[in-house]
Amino acid sequence: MKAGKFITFEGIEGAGKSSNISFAERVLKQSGKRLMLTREPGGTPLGESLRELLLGHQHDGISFKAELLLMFAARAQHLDSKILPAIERGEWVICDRFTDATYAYQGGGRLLDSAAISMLETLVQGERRPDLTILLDLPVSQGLERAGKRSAPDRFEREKHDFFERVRAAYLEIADRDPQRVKVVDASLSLQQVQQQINSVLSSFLESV
Ligand code: Z5A
Repeated sequence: MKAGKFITFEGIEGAGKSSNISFAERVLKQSGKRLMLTREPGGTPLGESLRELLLGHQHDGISFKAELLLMFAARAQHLDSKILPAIERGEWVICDRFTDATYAYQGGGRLLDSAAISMLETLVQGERRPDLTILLDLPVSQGLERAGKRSAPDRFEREKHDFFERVRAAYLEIADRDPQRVKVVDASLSLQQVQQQINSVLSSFLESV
């Protein structure tokens, strides 16, 4: 059986990942793909418990290194027990955030050493990387304004503007380094215009595989 593909969505706060993942799901289903949708941190019972710890305020002063290790602990379980088996069954996995988020938030935002992140990436993933990453990019103030219209802020959402500027810059740097995999979509536009761009990225990807 032909293996599936691994597609990730990334972006700062309020970039519109949730809204656009539903759109991607429709596009890929129409082209006959069997899909599995998941998210990070999370995706498994262990991952969802770690997500609660990571996003909640119970551990507000958590060390940045502990945060980094918990992200990768959740990821190890997610990859081994859910993502890789699905890909082997021929399913296309769409994941709301993956390791690029670690480079962007823990590397860019928290200023942790990217060499340490890279070491953990190799330990947990070996050579496995997403086949396609859609980076929803928009100015930080616009993203925060969109996100601000929602419920109470989680531990990351409480961060200051500068933190998200560093996160955005780190994401754009990743896209610059790996343009083949990471496609940047202008998420500052209307939802319809954003979805047109996503449709075009997915169409090219479908043609290429
Ligand atoms: N994190 C980390 O630090 N390290 C890691 O390795 C990983 C994660 C994997 C949880 O992520 C946190 O974990 C995240 C980083 C950290 N924290 N932050 N910040 P999450 O993905 O669950 O949380 P989130 O970033 O807050 O995502 P979200 O809540 O799902 O937001 P979104 O999906 O990007 O946005 P949305 O809900 O689709 O849209 C936001 C609002 O904007 C909503 O009202 C929409 O209707 C509106 N919207 C969307 N698109 C448009 C357009 N085009 N025009 C106008 N309005 C729009």
